[in-house]
Amino acid sequence: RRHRGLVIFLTGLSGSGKSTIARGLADVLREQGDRTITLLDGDVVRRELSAGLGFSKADRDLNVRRIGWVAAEIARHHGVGICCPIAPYAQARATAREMALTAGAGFLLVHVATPLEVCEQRDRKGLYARARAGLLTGMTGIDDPYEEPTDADLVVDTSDLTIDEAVESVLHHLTETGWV
Ligand code: GGZ
Repeated sequence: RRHRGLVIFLTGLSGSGKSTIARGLADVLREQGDRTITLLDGDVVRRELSAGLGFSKADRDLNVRRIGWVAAEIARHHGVGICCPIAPYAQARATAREMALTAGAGFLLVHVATPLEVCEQRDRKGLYARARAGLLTGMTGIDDPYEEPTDADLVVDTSDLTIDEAVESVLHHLTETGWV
């Protein structure tokens, strides 16, 4: 497994801690130095790869499909692709898994299961407040669905773990399963 590519796919609500965990993970894996690590940062993806897409189901599915495809290509060439979209729909996540496996790579679905209440309390970008006030519609968890994964390889919750502990938990899983 050490020479095979891998997609690490973090899914969860806005404010759940996905991006921060993804960045921490990328830093640690880079230090280990034996594989190329590519982080598909959410903001960058939305600006570059998925410029022009919004938050309808069709646009989210397309966004997640593109991310899954790029991550699978990275893994096809023996790299590690780390991505962290909300990816609220089970079908789109399953497609991402399939694309990675078809590319001969591994796929790790990490559900960042921080409860909505906690994400909403953090509200780093004020989106939840705007959604509650009716100024933003289609906010995931408020008036737009998040289909809880039933096929997560690992579940972490940043309301009871620090970011470092969550990163550690993913690394521990990767070690146990022989990926690193
Ligand atoms: C959810 C939204 C929305 C709506 C803007 N619903 O916390 P953030 O700000 O930085 O991350 C969220 C990001 C979600 O984009 P993704 O590409 O991850 O979503 S998906 O996988 O569903 O395609 C949030 C911001 O965009 N944002 N409007 N209506 N999040």
